[in-house]
Amino acid sequence: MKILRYLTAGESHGRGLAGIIEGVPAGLALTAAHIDAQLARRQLGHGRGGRMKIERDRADILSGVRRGETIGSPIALLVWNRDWKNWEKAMRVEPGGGPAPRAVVVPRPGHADLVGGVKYGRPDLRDVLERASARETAMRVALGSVARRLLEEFGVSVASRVVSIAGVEDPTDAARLGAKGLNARADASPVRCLGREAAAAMVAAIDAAAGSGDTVGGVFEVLASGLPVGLGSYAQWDRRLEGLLAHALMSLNGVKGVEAGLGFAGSRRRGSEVHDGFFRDKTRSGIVRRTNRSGGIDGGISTGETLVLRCAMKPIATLLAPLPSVHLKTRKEAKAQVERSDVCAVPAAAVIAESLAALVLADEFLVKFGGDSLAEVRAHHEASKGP
Ligand code: EPS
Repeated sequence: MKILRYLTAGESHGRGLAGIIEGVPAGLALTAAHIDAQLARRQLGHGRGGRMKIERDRADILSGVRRGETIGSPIALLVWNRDWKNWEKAMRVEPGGGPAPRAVVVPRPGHADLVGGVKYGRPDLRDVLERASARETAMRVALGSVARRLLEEFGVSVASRVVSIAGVEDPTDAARLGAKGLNARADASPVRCLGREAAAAMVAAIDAAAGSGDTVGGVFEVLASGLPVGLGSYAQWDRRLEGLLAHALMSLNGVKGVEAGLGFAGSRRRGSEVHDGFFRDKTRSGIVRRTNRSGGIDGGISTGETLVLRCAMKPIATLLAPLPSVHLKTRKEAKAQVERSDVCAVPAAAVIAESLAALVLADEFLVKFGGDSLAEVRAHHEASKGP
């Protein structure tokens, strides 16, 4: 992140999550309602755990916005944890208060528990899981909503849909539909999947996993439409758009793979079946592509076609029928400790990934068209279109 910078703080069962985003131009319309709409989308999806029934995530805007408009100063946000009232003793900030309840001493395979405990020297693994939890992504969605608001001003839509859960695939080709209007369709499904039959099979797969104390992962797609040509650059390794997006998406809890365009499938085809040919046409540039197998990026630069990214999310590491583990105090083999969790969070992860992609795209937008006010950014954007 070059112009937009952001940080989050907060534990899953602490008082709340905090975030700061800096570099947002002045004069952008922004209200808590813009942010809350995205926070609500993150809370949905078949297979979520009990926590989502407790929380009603809402953003408190502390700074950087006045009378519904950004003023150019850092925007500080808070999302309060309603669950905090049940954890005040366990998560007490001040010293004292007797031994901490709800200690975690048997790490969950696949979670940050063990490596985090070793790394930070924390015998109570709660100190690890509280921050490693995907609860933190509520703040990333809140911050991403600000980026999304900026992109909207320039006709850029960022959306997502679930492609598969537990190996059940939806054959719909969403990339051809583009991002505009996609979320309205995906959000209507309990698994954010476009195909009805596939959605029903995904729900059944989640229920079957839940029934045997297991969890499931899946694949989701993030699309962005309305992007200009020229975000990112080949000029230096850390400016390539694919790399920037992959970094952001791989930072999302549970994501183990990211593809752009044809991705891995392209490696099995010949060049003639991979690259998007150019054709003459009456548009301003005079050149069009009839396919978008590149996923909207050539040479680390946006092509102006729909950005198509796909992420693979592993199943959540907390299993009700727990995996083998070792008790950190007794050093005896034991079943992993069971914490309340989700059976499937793929639909929510897709919403979070939209936000992470929006943050990268808004940053690159400001790198190319930057300005301190929205009016300046708009003028630079208009000028780039040429006479
Ligand atoms: C999450 C909140 C958590 C989990 C989930 C995501 O709530 P709790 O731990 O209180 O049940 O539902 O966290 C994890 C999957 C994890 O591995 O920690 C949320 O707000 O998204």
